[in-house]
Amino acid sequence: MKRPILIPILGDQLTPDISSLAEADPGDSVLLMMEVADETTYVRHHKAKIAYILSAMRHHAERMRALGWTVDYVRVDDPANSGSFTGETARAIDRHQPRAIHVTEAGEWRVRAMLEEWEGRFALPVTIHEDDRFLCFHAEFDSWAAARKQLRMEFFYRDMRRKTGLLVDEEGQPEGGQWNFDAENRKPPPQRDLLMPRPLAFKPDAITREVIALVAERFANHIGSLDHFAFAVTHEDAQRQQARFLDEALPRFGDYQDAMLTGEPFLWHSILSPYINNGLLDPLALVKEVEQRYQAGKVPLNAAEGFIRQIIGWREYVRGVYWHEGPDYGSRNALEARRDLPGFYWTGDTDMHCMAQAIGQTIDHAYAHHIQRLMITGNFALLAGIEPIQVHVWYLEVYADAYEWVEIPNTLGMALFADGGLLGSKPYAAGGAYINRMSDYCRHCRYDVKQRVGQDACPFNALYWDFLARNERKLRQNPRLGMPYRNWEKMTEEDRAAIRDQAARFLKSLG
Ligand code: FAD
Ligand code: DLZ
Ligand code: SF4
Repeated sequence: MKRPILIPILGDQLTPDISSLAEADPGDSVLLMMEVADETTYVRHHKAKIAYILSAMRHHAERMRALGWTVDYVRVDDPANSGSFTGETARAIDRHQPRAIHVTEAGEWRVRAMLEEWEGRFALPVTIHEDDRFLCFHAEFDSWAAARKQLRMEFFYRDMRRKTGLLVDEEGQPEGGQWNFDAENRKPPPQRDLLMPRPLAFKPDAITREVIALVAERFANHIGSLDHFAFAVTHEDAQRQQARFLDEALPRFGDYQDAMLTGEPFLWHSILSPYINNGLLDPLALVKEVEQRYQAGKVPLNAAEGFIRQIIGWREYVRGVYWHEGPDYGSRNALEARRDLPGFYWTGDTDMHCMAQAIGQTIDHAYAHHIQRLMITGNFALLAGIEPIQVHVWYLEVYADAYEWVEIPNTLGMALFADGGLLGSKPYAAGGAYINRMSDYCRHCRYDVKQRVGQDACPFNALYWDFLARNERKLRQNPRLGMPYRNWEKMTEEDRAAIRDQAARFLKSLG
């Protein structure tokens, strides 16, 4: 082979036709895949997340070899492994003497900065390709954002609907006469349903078993269990999970999108985010399939529209915000929250049944669905005033689908209002009544969701009012918070003092 092109494929770039390969020739290229300590430990990822990513990488290397590519694969337990993308690329340059490097852009500022300094460091031409697995390119998002004072997802989403033509008729009008059917997607949980769909559980093969053993030994002090490991690690199995979702869960996805039930971690959710985010599934192909199911009369419009909105709306929008706002976005703290993350986020050991459920399933499966992340663990952190960066690191560590571009806007922007309202027009703050309406959790809890003060009072209640009172200077003028502030002001001074005292004692008990 003449001097080849070196093509690093990062752990979330497991797409067989990733943009860095668009012009590459298998006879003239070396793909470089690197398991490196920097990536496994820059935060202490959940054990199952590491096992999932490494196993999917190893399977992808096999697939690419079978497709005729030369793959140079470096394992994390190789004694010569330098531990970083830059160090391993330097060693690969020594091995292969490439004439150039082609790479698809990274999904995090941290890694983007590394790639950008390679050309100078290695004295080789380095081409960084835009990641065309996303529908909205950086320049497109930046010009959309430049034309607006407020970056509201709803308007971005409508543009994405028009751009893709999904659920849009020939006159450019939305299917069903409305862009958004969210109001129909807030049904409380059903009675326990014997026909509740279950995600497929994939039995670990030899490659996955080897990775699980490595992770158990090497990352023993990271959070999480490996006992329930059931992720798909190949494109074929991820496709099977996608088909299972479309057939069994999608028809009621809309109805129960916000519902929560004790002992039911998955409900009607897709459980596809880990696969979409690392390239095992193609998001555009997935939403086209959803549209087709709707057109064939197999799923109702509120389900199809609701699902498509999550992918071409929220997912693309949060990515746009992450890159548009710059590397400091992750360190914002508009509400000046300073409290440490309570220890029970690592164990699930708390009397608050809703928190114990959301955290417990996170430890077992590296998964919680959106409303658990937003309205249980996120809401608690918001109300209790936990420092955003600690909350961000927790979310990045514990979920198998977590990469900064998607995790930071959801955590700092949506859950914690730490960007001061860039992403959401008001904080998603709620007391126990919301949790009681959307779940069966309160029925199994030692606290009484109806009480605000006293030994048995649900902690979310006093914390909710205390949050409003504590942040009055910053939030009182928010038009969407007028009603709760008026209700707070209508309470007697004595009641307000008792609530604040209840919250103070609870917060003190967190340490
Ligand atoms: P479903 O409910 O079946 O939704 C379908 C798909 O839509 C998801 O697979 C996902 O690709 C996309 N989606 C839905 N909501 C969002 C959203 N708000 N932002 C981006 N994509 C969305 N999602 C991640 O992929 N990675 C994260 O690190 C992540 N961190 C989050 C942190 C917080 C605090 C919150 C509130 C949300 C976070 N989300 C994150 C968004 C959402 O919770 C997950 O995408 C979803 O729970 C994944 O489960 P699912 O595949 O069953 O999703
Ligand atoms: C998350 C992760 C982990 C745990 N390990 C690796 C790894 O060893 N090698 C790799 O290429 N990627 C890994 N990843 C995913 C990367 O962190 C991700 O690709 C970058 O952050 C760029 O978004
Ligand atoms: Fe959570 Fe309060 Fe309900 Fe208990 S009573 S489950 S703490 S909301």
